[in-house]
Amino acid sequence: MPSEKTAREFQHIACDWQPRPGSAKTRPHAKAWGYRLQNMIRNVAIIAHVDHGKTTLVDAMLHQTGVFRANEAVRERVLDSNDLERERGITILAKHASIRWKGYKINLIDTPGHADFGGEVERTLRMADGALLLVDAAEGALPQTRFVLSKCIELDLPVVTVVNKIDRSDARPDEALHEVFDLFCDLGATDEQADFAHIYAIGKDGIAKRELEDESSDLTPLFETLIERLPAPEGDPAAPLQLLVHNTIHDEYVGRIAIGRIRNGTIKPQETLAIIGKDGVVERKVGALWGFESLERIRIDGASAGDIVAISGIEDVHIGDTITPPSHPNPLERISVEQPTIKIRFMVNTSPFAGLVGDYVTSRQVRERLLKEAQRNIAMRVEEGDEADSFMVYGRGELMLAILAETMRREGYEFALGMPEVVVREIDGKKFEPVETVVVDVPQHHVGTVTQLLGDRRGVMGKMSPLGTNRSRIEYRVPSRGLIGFRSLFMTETRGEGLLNTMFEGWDPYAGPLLRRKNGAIVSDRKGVTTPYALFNLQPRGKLFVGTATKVYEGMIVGEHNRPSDLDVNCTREKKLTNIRAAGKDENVVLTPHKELTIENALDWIDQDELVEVTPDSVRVRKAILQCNLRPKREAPKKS
Ligand SMILES: Nc1nc2c(ncn2[C@@H]2O[C@H](COP(=O)(O)OP(=O)(O)OP(=O)(O)O)[C@@H](O)[C@H]2O)c(=O)[nH]1
Ligand SMILES: [Mg+2]
Repeated sequence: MPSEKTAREFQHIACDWQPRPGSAKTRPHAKAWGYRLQNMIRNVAIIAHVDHGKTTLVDAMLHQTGVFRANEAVRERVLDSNDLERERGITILAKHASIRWKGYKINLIDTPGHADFGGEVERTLRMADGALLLVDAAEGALPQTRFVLSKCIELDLPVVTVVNKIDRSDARPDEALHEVFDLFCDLGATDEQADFAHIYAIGKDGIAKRELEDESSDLTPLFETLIERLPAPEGDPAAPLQLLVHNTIHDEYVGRIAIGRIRNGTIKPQETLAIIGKDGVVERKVGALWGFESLERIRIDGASAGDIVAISGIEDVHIGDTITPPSHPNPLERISVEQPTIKIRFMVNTSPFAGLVGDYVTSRQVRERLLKEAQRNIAMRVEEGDEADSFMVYGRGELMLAILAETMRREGYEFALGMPEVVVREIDGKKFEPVETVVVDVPQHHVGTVTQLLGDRRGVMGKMSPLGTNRSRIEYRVPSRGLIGFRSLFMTETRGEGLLNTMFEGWDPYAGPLLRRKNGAIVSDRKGVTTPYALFNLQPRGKLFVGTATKVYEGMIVGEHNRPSDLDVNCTREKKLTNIRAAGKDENVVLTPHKELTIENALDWIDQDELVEVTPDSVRVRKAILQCNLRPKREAPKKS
């Protein structure tokens, strides 16, 4: 159970270490009781590059603060709660949990590390008063470490650096810490910001130490440092209410719930308040009010500055709105995030198999679902497409949009996707395209291959530094266009030994045409069911995407051709039967396993004249124009 220490008891504990001058505890107004409670709150965001162990560390913090019973069966990475997160082992949505430690209430916000979900980090950082910056002791500072840190520096949030995973055999904790320090300097942090506290940790085992040689068996040093170095929320509980909405969720029973942080003032249930949105002010009576305790939402009858609360009853509230009393409509700055760089066309499914399995197939249903997503995810934007029944969806990266497609598919939607394209901006009549920083860690013997692959994609090599004895870390600047579909190629070429990290860097003048895909497609020329006999004969022509007994239609792509041109084939052909039987001949057909398509690799693969068809039970690729005789033939590699 959480230890419910009163504020008075906390005073003893607080004496154990010295507060820094100017820290929350020494502020003059801390005398008032309300402020003292506020001083016992810490709103902390946990940020890092992907897989540096944020969610695992939150697990350990939850365990050590008694959130779970001793004998409670708790799964790993409990905050990665949705199916896709568990399947992929990554965090997609930022989530928060509250813990109590020695009378302090620490609101932890676990953020995703993947660059595509950077919008989540930007959105939630505004809820925090400080951040724990994790860095993997072996991998050191990587592109997303830089991105998240730059956002902290912009918001002037104090940071505690946690050098995590020091148990790794290839750990180099001191260098990792230096890299973080260099990042602070690089990003133009003030001296005060760069004077950050550091902790070494093994998140997996729940151990933290102030110095490497210290003995420790739990996270106490981390909690102490966090309380000591990260400030309590500022804000005046006596001032008029100002609450910034950071998230909205839907609850089956009470409808829309807004989650936000109170900057100033206090809030009670059933109050009539003003919602200051993008397009004006509306007055609404709020319903229930909840606070957060461990992983649960609990009803409360009042909350004040510094708290994170949830409110029901306001159906038209959006992320970024400010909630105030009608008498003091004083809005806070809206949450803004960086612009999307990739767009994908979502269309109604028009294939001959449309509507056979999906529950939601019409353009109205797809539109509503997309708009709902755009409200929740502020890094995404939806526009009506040029053609009927199509919508242009803008996002931070392919993964973000592929995850959206995967989520929709599981909800029973059916739709088609066009080729991912980068967003090209026009500035002073000149075209600009997004470019990314690519950091690769590869064994020495693959450096040549990688350099050539990225050279083909108009990548420019930057810094190259050795990592240990036979690995190198190389930085490139590559147009985002060239990186679509690059990851799987990179993994194949480096035999899975390479590490690839990319991050949006900025906008560069358009680099000119790039090769999209070298190979053509093998396309079915009729409707039917694939047979082993036909597929066996097709195998030598390329890589197949379908297995035997799969339903196909005219214009559906069944594989990648070995050559640049497209190939129309009959993949439903049966072996002609004769009267003469040769025993065992048919059983000899042994097919090589085909490549099963996922939404992500289908998006990576398709070209301009092709679509991905997504239904709840399958992912198919097809030509946009299905009839063989109407479709222009692809003879040479396309350039985009
Ligand atoms: N060796 C070692 N591995 C760890 C440690 N902490 C976490 N890991 C492993 O690192 C991997 C990633 O952990 P996560 O907690 O999912 O990382 P994350 O930062 O939340 O990842 P994203 O949310 O996807 O950005 C998991 O396989 C963990 O088991 C540690 O202290 N030592
Ligand atoms: Mg995580």
